[in-house]
Amino acid sequence: MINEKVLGIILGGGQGSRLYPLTKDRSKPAVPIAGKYRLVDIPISNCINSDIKRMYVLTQFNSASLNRHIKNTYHFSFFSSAFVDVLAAEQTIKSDKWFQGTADAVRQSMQHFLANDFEYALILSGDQLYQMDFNDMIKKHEDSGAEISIATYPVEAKDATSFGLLKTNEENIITSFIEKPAAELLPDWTSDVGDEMKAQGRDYLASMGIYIFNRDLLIKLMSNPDTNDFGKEIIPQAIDKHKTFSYQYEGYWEDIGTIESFFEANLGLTDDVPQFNLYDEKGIYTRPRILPTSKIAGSILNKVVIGDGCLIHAEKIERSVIGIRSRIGKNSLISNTYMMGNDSYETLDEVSENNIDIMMGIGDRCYIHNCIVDKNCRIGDDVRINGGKHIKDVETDTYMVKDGIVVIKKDAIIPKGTNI
Ligand code: ADQ
Ligand code: ADP
Repeated sequence: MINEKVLGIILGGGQGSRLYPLTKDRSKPAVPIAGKYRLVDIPISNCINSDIKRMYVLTQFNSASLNRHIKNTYHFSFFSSAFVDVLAAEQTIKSDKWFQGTADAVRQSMQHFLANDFEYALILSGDQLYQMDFNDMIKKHEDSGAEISIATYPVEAKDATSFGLLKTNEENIITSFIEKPAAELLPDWTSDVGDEMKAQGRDYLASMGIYIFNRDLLIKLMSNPDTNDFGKEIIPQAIDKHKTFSYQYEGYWEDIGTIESFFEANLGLTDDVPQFNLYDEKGIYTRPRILPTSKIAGSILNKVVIGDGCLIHAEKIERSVIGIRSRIGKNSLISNTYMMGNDSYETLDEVSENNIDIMMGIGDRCYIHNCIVDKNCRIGDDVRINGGKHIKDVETDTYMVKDGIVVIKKDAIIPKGTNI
């Protein structure tokens, strides 16, 4: 079934500077998560699971890796009107600039959207971890008679300054909105969120950056070239003139725009009962790869998520996510680590022909803690990486430390015996 009323628009990312160095050679939607997926698989899967099967992914960079992933993953029947298209910032006769912000990205792509029939545009962020049935939000949008709906989430004071905050009346119509207020303004922005949320101290109502716009209103708002951003301009200016509904959501939702939140969201998958549940009928889609099962020898594994096709000889792995085709050598100890995995296998012949003395993966007798290992890294034997708040932020050719998390860059070679 396809919901013909709704067009999905996924904001795939600006420069992705907060996720650097994971975004050094790829666009943000293409960043690998959870051992086998890409960030963009989350909003796309939420749409598909809600029968919204016509989608555009807007991205600042035309990334071969993103296009390849989408092309290889989301193909629909020849007879279906479903599609997932990537629209990268492009120079046109009207504009020679890159997307100046979220609304500008939508504005510059309007001609592509309007080629489709739809009543509602569902605008989504590309860097959030959640599973949401958008049908309920769409129904409440229709029932409320609003022209815009915003999905909202009760948050605590300590998080409130990083979001757009809003207040509603008793019909859940938004009466005021402020984008990322300064801490001293916070006392004015508490909301009546219900007893359970109040008991958890979550009495600020934050915008989740998930919007429904009626088609005609979107056309009208996008015709004003002076507004570049939904949170900073479009929404605060619209609420007085256009009925805007708050759709309050209380399930799991996590913004994963920074290295720290990205890291924690991945490691959270190893919890006994993860808040983000991949083991669900309506799962997350990704590219089907024909890989063998993982082979593990002599390892103690505790709270570990392991992708397909891995060869693991580690002594112990704890609270870690190990991505597809990972190779980990003997006597290595891995903890609090997200290893993204490898794009291909390396044969012993290739290793000797290419004169490579460090194979892809993690070598023998390594100690790796509090670390993100990007794809195709070669970590030599006896390497010790001990991430944590005790190390200062720093960047080298092969790694970067951010908030105590050591990020080994894609394709990096870390020589034997290195100590970080
Ligand atoms: P932020 O997440 O800080 O706040 P923003 O940086 O504008 O907002 O990003 C929103 C989404 O758009 C992200 O997925 C981002 O990657 C993408 N994006 C940003 N610039 C883009 C561009 N030029 N082209 C394409 N995509 C782009 C927003 C709202 C807040 C709300 C939070 C919730 O403004 O009000 O509280 O989302 O996370
Ligand atoms: P990243 O995950 O870092 O964004 P890419 O998707 O760009 O990486 O690349 C993954 C690897 O897979 C590359 O080494 C590329 O050569 C290879 N690859 C995967 N699919 C294809 C394809 N269809 N054509 C060419 N190369 C591919």
